[in-house]
Amino acid sequence: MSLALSPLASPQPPSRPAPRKRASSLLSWLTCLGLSLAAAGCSDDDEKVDPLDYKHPLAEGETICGRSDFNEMFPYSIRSTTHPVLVHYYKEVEKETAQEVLAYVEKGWDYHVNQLGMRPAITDKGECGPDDAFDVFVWKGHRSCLVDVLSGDDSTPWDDRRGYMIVDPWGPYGGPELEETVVHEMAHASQAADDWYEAPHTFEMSAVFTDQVYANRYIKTYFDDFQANPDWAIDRDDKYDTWYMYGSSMYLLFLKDRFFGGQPQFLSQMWLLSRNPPGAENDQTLNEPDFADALDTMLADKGSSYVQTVPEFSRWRWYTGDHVDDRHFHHFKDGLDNLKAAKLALAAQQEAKPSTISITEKAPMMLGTSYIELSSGSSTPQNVYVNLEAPPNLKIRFVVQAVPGLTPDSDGETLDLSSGPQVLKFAADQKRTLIVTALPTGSYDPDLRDEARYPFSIVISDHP
Ligand SMILES: [Ca+2]
Ligand SMILES: [Ca+2]
Ligand SMILES: [Ca+2]
Ligand SMILES: [Ca+2]
Repeated sequence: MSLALSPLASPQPPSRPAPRKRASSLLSWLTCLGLSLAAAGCSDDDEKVDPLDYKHPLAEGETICGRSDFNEMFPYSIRSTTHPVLVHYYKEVEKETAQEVLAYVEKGWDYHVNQLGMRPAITDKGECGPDDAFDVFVWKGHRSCLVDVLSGDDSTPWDDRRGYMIVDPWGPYGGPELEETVVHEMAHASQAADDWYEAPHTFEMSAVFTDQVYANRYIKTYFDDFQANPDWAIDRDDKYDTWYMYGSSMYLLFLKDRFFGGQPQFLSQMWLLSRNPPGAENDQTLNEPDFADALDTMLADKGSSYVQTVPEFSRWRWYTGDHVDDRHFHHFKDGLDNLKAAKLALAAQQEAKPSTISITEKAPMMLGTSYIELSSGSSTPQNVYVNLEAPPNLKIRFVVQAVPGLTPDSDGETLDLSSGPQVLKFAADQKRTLIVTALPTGSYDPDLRDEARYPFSIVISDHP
């Protein structure tokens, strides 16, 4: 698998700040300038040139494991005394940085394996580097940080993969973000031990969930893209166009707090139950069981299933932004402002007067949701009735809910529109939001999903 195609590479950041210029290279330039004013000449091989002002000779995306010039590309290494980990680096002066990376790899390993209960990276039998150890490359100029994989372990029936990590401590994901980046990549190293070809969004959804638990903090960037696209399936693969898959970690935060007592370890079970025999690499439909099957199993004794959780999650997702309260997410210590900034995009926002609101372009995908905010105004009838109309389609059904709850013990209600229009009451602020979610009528397989949208209209009237 080529690095460039690796699904687990951090994408180019659409909204993160540009990489910081290293102070030391700026200093060396100033030193050079100073010399040139005082004396003649200042060349690249000036002995005062910063030894770290270089890029690794291998371009980003080049193969590293198994190359004949491996030892020239990474002549130095340090070995963990506590874990089967070997960190490779290019220049002697990078030793301190390599030690820092090693410390974060060990922390990440302990966090994912010992605290969350995930499987450790499987041994690579020397397929990368000199021996069994998990290899980590400190690669200046690689920019993206990633885990990629080699072969699988034939002695286990599931499709596990041997992984290795590339990290650029000087790149856009390094510096103050280095620890979080390395711990994030260690999530992928553990995922590879169970299922490297699970549904595409699961990798970042799951890794960013663990990042937030690790940091005890909501992360803003990811939620913004997730909340901007509620019409997309919650498990949509947007091919890394946005941070949506990362932001879908909000769904796992919901599961943690709603079903698993606020404890994150259920994630380990989800991955364990997602294991399947080889084949999904070339045919995604062979991903059986998948994460949805795993969650179905885990939620069965709680009277729920993956699909059944979606309407309630759609409600929780509304209790973000301006609607954050203390009755939904168990808040992390930090970053609550980021949850408050995660404002949900509305499909429509208007006064509740007799009319038809058609949702077409941004109609929900399967497991997607439209939010329609209605307000009571001068043209609003005494009694407001709502109904839903949609082209007949045996594949789907719509669930219509209204938020916020109107009593202290309610966070909203489902409107049963099967027998016709229902009354819609308004909250104290004279507003109410309808939540319309598209669900499958039959079984659901995330590996068969498409991009189809399901248009509908909300009909508002003054009589039943
Ligand atoms: Ca190795
Ligand atoms: Ca295997
Ligand atoms: Ca499947
Ligand atoms: Ca699977």
